[in-house]
Amino acid sequence: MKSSEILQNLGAMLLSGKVDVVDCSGVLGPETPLLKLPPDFAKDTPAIEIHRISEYDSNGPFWAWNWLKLGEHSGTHFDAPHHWITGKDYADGYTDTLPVQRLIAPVNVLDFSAECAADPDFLLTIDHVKAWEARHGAINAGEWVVMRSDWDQYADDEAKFLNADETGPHTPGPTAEVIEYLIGKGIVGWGSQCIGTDAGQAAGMPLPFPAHNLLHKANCYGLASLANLSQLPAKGAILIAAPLKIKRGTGSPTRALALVPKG
Ligand code: 23J
Ligand code: MN
Repeated sequence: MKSSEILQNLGAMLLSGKVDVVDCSGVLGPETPLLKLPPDFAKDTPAIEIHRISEYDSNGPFWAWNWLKLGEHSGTHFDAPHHWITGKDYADGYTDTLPVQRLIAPVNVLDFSAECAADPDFLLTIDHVKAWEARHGAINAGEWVVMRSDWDQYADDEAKFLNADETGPHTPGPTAEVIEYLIGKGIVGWGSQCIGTDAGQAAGMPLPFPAHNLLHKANCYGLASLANLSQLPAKGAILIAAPLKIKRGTGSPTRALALVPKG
């Protein structure tokens, strides 16, 4: 089939609702959970502020608009390669230079929500991924891979979302081996429903922050705080996740959208 026909059909499917658009972003606002780094790292991302400029009033009689104060890595967001020291030298590793062709791709949704519910420190291993592939099909080059933990159910409560105690945050994530395995397949990026792409305990891993370290070293992308992955099939959806075109940006909040076949 010609690509023009396929796109025409997609347009019709979207209009008729035979393809659903699932919102994979959470709400961005002052209550959105934010990363708290271990105290030996100097600086955290600032609190999100939304300031009204006007709302049909003396500051602007016919219009409403806001201005924002927020870190790039706030809420449902995109990690660009320049975010990590291992990806610092990629000329196309910034939000304004990365190739947008890569950002729209099939998505593999690895549902380990039951394991994450049973153990908040759940770590995804290569054996888990291989078992998932045996059941659902191979993960291919250019595709997104996201782990479904259903952690978005805690997104309205920062304490629950971060799940931290004296020993730090306890949230699920990948092992270094899994990220290496997926990069070997040529994936475009890895996504999590938790505060970052790495597990809560990742600062203390043999390779600290393996998802950040390895993904960005390979010029791959990260997605964090994804929502509504329970509405996606294991395979068959297309994920659209683009950062704002911030000049020399290292990431940005994103409205992640999934195209999902219905029926
Ligand atoms: C900076 C340092 C450590 C981490 C992060 C940022 C993120 O999770 C992020 O938002 O990229 S773990
Ligand atoms: Mn980030």
